[in-house]
Amino acid sequence: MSHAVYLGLGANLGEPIQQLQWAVKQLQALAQSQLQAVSRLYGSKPTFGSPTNQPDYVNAAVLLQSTLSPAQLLSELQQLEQLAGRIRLERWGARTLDLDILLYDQQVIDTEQLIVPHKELVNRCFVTLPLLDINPTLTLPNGVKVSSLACATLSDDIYVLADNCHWY
Ligand code: A4P
Ligand code: MG
Repeated sequence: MSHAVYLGLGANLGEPIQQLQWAVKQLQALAQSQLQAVSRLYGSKPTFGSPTNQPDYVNAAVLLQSTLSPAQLLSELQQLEQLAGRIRLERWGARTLDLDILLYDQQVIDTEQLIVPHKELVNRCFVTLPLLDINPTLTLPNGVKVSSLACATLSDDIYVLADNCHWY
């Protein structure tokens, strides 16, 4: 059975745009999965206790249709993060690539390895805005519309870097 899966992408060191472009290409080739949609590309101020002297983040979201289980998907994403880490260390120095599972159908998952919906989804504009690009009527498993969340609009802390969905 195929599942609708929303993923969050983030990077903030080195060449974050290229890093996210690389990640989307890898997701296009992911086993048992089809890439259905990609959000606009956003720049965002570091949040949630990050040191303030960090560079801005680049963030996006994608929608996959996948027959991978949540655990299989997490494992694939962690492999991509590790591979990106190795490439980065060799070529451009230490950087980050974060790939998070935001939503997996309307399932609620709470295990040691995986919490879905992602625990910070509702608090993060750099997650909600890309999600709304892909699906303006997206609803969370608890019935809340993503468009009704407080951080569903642009602000000083988040800005559009690429205004169409073909930056990748
Ligand atoms: N894990 C649990 N649930 C999930 C999920 N839904 N998706 C576990 C993915 N992983 C999930 O993640 C740590 C562990 O979370 C994993 O082993 C997995 O089993 P990680 O990617 O290894 O570590 P991390 O990303 O550094 O931790 P975390 O808590 O995901 O960091 P955050 O909270 O995502 O912080 N500001 C802006 N503007 N933009 C950003 O993208 N990102 C962060 C990273 C901070 N500030 C940011 C941004
Ligand atoms: Mg993460």
